[in-house]
Amino acid sequence: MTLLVRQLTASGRGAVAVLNVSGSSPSEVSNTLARYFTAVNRLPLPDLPTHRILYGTWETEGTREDVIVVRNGAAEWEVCCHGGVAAIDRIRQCLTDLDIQSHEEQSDSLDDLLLQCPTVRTAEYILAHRRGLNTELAELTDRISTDELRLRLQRMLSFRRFATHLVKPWTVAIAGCPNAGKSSLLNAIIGYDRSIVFAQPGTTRDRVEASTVIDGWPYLLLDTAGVRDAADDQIESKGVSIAESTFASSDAALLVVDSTLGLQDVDSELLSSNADGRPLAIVWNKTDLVGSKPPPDIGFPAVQVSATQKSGVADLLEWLAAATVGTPPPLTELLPISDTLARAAQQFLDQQIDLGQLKTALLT
Ligand SMILES: Nc1nc2c(ncn2[C@@H]2O[C@H](COP(=O)(O)OP(=O)(O)OP(=O)(O)O)[C@@H](O)[C@H]2O)c(=O)[nH]1
Ligand SMILES: [Mg+2]
Repeated sequence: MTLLVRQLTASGRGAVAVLNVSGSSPSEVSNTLARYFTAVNRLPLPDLPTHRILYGTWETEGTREDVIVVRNGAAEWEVCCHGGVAAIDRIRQCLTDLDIQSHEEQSDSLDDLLLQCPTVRTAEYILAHRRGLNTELAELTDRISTDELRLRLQRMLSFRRFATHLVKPWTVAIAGCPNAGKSSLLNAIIGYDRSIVFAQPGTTRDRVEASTVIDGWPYLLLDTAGVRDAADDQIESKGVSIAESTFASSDAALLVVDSTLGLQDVDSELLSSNADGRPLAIVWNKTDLVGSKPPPDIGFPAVQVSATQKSGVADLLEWLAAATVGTPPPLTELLPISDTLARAAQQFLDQQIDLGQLKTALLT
């Protein structure tokens, strides 16, 4: 049998979480839940009528979690548990560890996208679409010419990057030489000590990630191992290669340079590897040690900061938001908000689907 598990509440921590569990066979779904769930009144799950709510416990080896279980349909249930990440993960794991074909449903309906929105600002765009932006164009398709429709779809697709990052954070690599102050910069941006800072080069070995919100937009900052040619040991070398690939694949990059030492050969190599014009700024760090002398012009945007004094960080974040999000579209702009919609628009432009199929995608 196939078991589908979907989280109906937003990802991350909350007061409560709701998981929707469904499958093809009513008895198999209820028997599966009954392996872990025991109702306080001992009612057996398979006999439960729909819309009946049961309070009980979800038990796994050594752990017991208070939950509420509701039967929504013959083979569809809801499990409501505490909203902490551990409780949700435990219940999910029970259902996905079973010796049956079970998976989490991937959906890009507007409701599901709304649940994935990490900030209020990004949610506003999804809500605007949910209130009818997509359907407006679907209704217009009968009244405008094909040329006009093609222009509108092309305009919509030009916002693909922006739309993707309404639910997915912009990734930002923090790279540079060992000891340049990359981890200090990460900590200064997020406001707490996420990454270890130490006066010895080679402190950060693995990639350290931290989520943050800048101006209402979601970002994932990626602190990496200092890049140097002769890394001390195998673990450090591995860290360097992770740093290089993180630097190459992120949406934007910050190259941190120690202002007391100036640009090093490895910095120049990293700069020349940024061939695709992706947003990249040189962050001249440790300005508290060199005064306010302007940095040399190397042809890339430059920001002077002192990570330990937290000066210049606001300017850096302003640059980052402008270089990634840029000027955000108005809330009235139709965006390729879901993969389904973006794919359908492109397929219509490529004449692979007809107007009827495009309309269906717009109305989804
Ligand atoms: N004076 C001064 N010292 C700084 C500044 N930023 C970092 N440092 C110091 O520089 C040293 C290295 O800082 P880290 O943040 O660990 O440097 P890193 O680039 O992450 O180093 P690796 O992880 O080894 O690659 C520490 O002693 C920091 O306190 C700064 O703005 N001013
Ligand atoms: Mg570090």
